[in-house]
Amino acid sequence: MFNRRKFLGSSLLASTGWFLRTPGTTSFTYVNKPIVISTWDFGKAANAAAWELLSRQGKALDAVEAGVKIPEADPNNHSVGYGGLPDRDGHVTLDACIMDENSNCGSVMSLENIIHPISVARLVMEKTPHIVLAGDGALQFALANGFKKENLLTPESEKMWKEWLRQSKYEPVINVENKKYSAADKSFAPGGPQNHDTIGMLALDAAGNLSGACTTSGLAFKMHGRVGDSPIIGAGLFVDNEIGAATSTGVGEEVIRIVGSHLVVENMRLGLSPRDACRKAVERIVTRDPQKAKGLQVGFLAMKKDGSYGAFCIQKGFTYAVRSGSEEKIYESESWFS
Ligand code: SD4
Repeated sequence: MFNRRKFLGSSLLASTGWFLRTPGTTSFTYVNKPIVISTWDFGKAANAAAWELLSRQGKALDAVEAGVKIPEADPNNHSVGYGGLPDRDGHVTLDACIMDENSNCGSVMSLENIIHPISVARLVMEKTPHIVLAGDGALQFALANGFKKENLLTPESEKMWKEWLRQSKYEPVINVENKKYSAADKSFAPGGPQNHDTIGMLALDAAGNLSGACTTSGLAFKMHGRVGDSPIIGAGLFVDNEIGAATSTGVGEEVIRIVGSHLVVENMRLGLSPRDACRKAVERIVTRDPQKAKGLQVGFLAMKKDGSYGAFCIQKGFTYAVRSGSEEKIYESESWFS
């Protein structure tokens, strides 16, 4: 069985992190940096792009943007960017947000026809006095800033949507284990890409600064205009450079209700480890409605200012990817239900 404590022990020894003196004391704190973590198995490829920058003293903000652009451009990923499953009316509508070490943040909601919503979110942060642009306004802003309008509905996603339309059952399916959409039995069966799995990415750079990014096409076949947790600062993503950062995946409505990522960071502020901070947030969801929680998936992923990290989810099956100077690995998150 995987022994996380043992693994962490050995990874710290081999790591390239730094020891920093705690101000006003003679003690030193180990800081595991730079490091990047992200949700799901496909986080591995995204981390690799982020690592390109982080390993060369790049900024965490640039790293998370570059990282999440990988699944955004991947037509085989049906829950992020290009190739994302559409809403029930056939529109691919994208949600994304980004946050840096100075609490600067930007977000786009329900953005259509732009392959990299994360870069639009960053521009909202950097070029406007606002934090969120939605729908057509977000599209106009993107086009005015040189983004190209593209059709994001791939033939494969369109086929899945048309199959779904036959029954039009509005029943968001949770990502319990790997689900593959089967046209034959019109459902998500084990063994393939999940029907919804956002990428949330958190990075700590060599300068010791944290940033995060989160991007998704949201729940498959959602109502047109539905926005999940992913582009909502505090829900799908939160960064506090003094404490740590968190991100989430799963049924966004449940994350919004508890302002999940903010809650995880506040739990770390109170002294909990990243894993325990995530668990506490999951506990909040589960205890609110234990019966409902049996049919829900939500996963949280967190990193502290010292580069330690952890995750927790409701149902088995949530994985996350880690890249640092000492490891490149995918972990399975612990879950509330086994
Ligand atoms: C949403 N949280 O739109 C996103 C979807 C997701 O794993 O993360 N799925 O609610």
